[in-house]
Amino acid sequence: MTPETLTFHSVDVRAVVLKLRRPVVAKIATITDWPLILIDLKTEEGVVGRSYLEPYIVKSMNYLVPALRDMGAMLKGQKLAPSDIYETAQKSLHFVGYEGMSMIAVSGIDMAAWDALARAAGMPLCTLLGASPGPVRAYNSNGLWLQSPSEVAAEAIEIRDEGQFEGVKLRLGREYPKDDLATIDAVRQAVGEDMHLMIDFNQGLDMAEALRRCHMLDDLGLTWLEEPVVYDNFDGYAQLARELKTPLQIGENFYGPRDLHKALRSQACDYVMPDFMRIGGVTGWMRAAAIAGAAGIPMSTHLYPEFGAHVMRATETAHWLEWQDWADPILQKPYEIKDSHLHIPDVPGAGLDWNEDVVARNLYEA
Ligand code: SMN
Ligand code: MG
Repeated sequence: MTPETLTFHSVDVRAVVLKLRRPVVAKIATITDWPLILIDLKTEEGVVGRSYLEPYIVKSMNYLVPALRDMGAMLKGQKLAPSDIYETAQKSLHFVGYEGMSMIAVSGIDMAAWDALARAAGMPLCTLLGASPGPVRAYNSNGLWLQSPSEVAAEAIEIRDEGQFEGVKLRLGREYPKDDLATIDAVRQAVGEDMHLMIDFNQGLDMAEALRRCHMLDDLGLTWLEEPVVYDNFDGYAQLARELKTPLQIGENFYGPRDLHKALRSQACDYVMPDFMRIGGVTGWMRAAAIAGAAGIPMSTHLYPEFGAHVMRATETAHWLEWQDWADPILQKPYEIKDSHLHIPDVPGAGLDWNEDVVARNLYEA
């Protein structure tokens, strides 16, 4: 079978909720239940492409799942060309805006379409994108939320040992800045000076606090400072980027490649880390990667480590892959992490096949 013969038939969309092993305790939200939307894109030729979305808020699935089903019905009979599907799907919601839920739905369909194409071609997705399977450098982002310094330090050892990681992400934004400092100190003592420490404020500060707290951390050799203020304040980010020596990281809230372009034109950051459900899936990522590459801006992933690994192999300025294992329970074969690298399995597509027992036990009616 050749990939150009594939035709979009339908999508099966299911919602699942998993309990998080280490609940998210961030400055702006606490999350104990992790929502996942599983997409099975069926082609008339029998090839099935798979992707998942992680929309953070369980109730958001009540709106996203019907939107995905509508989009699937609209695309029936269309040639399985991801770029064309992206355009048709995006334009179908043009009048309500390209961003938010619209872009999330487009992204989910796009990833499943790319997976179907690569499965039909009998190649790993990265090979279809012109790259090759191989190791992708990753940091561990599985925990280190806003707990006490000693709890975070103990967890940092666990997190490092989940894959001999050379980088881990800490969340900051405690009430008193001295407690954030004490946490960094405790983590350094626990895992050593050579560990890369990524810092995420999860948009929790206003500009005055962000300036104060980021300057306070600026001489600690941190790998990056992520999202100190609300995500779309590019003027504020530009001021922070001008003033700070530590690289400023944003991007998980870019909706589509044009947001990345605007951020770079505003000189709002030193690094970018788009999220697949917001940047526009694989199609959106590759367009964004071209912009970051031309500007020489290092690009990291956000969530979705499986699709992330494939596209990073084809990304000019690939930097760090964010490792999170939160979707592992629903996968038949989670990707392997070793020596701080994610290893792409040599199977067609992105290699996502569902563990149907776990899915059945955790279904959510959306
Ligand atoms: C994040 C990810 C998932 C849930 C909450 C927060 C975070 C990150 O911003 O960058 O990993
Ligand atoms: Mg973040």
